[in-house]
Amino acid sequence: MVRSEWRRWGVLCLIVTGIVFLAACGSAQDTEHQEHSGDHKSMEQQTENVKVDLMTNPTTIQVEKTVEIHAMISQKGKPVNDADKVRFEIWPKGDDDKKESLKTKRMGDGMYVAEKTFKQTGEYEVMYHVTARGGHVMDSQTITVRP
Ligand SMILES: [Cu+2]
Repeated sequence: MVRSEWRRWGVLCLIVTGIVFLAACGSAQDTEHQEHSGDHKSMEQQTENVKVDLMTNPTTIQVEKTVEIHAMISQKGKPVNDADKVRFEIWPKGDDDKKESLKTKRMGDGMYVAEKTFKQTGEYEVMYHVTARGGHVMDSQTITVRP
């Protein structure tokens, strides 16, 4: 009788410890996850199905020639013309210190455009920041500026 009660306590104790351990582990992972992806990820979920396509006009970018950078924003296949904020960040690949921020113009049909003239050839990183439909989406793409 006494012995089985001890055993029961022992099992209970193990279970409780296990739960506490798992809970602690789970929350630690959550925190880590949040730190890694920032609050960006959670906002992304709110901005459901908002899709951004980044492109340039012309598609071949030449140094010293003005190029248009386009962000085409859509949601479920329909253009998003009421984005709150659309901004580009551009920097030479591997040189984060030289980040430059560009505002865009709303052109209709879900298109947001900024102009840029590259002074040097090489690879650049273009990142869009779109705040629309109650959330935020961002991503980057590498472009090449040719001689
Ligand atoms: Cu952003």
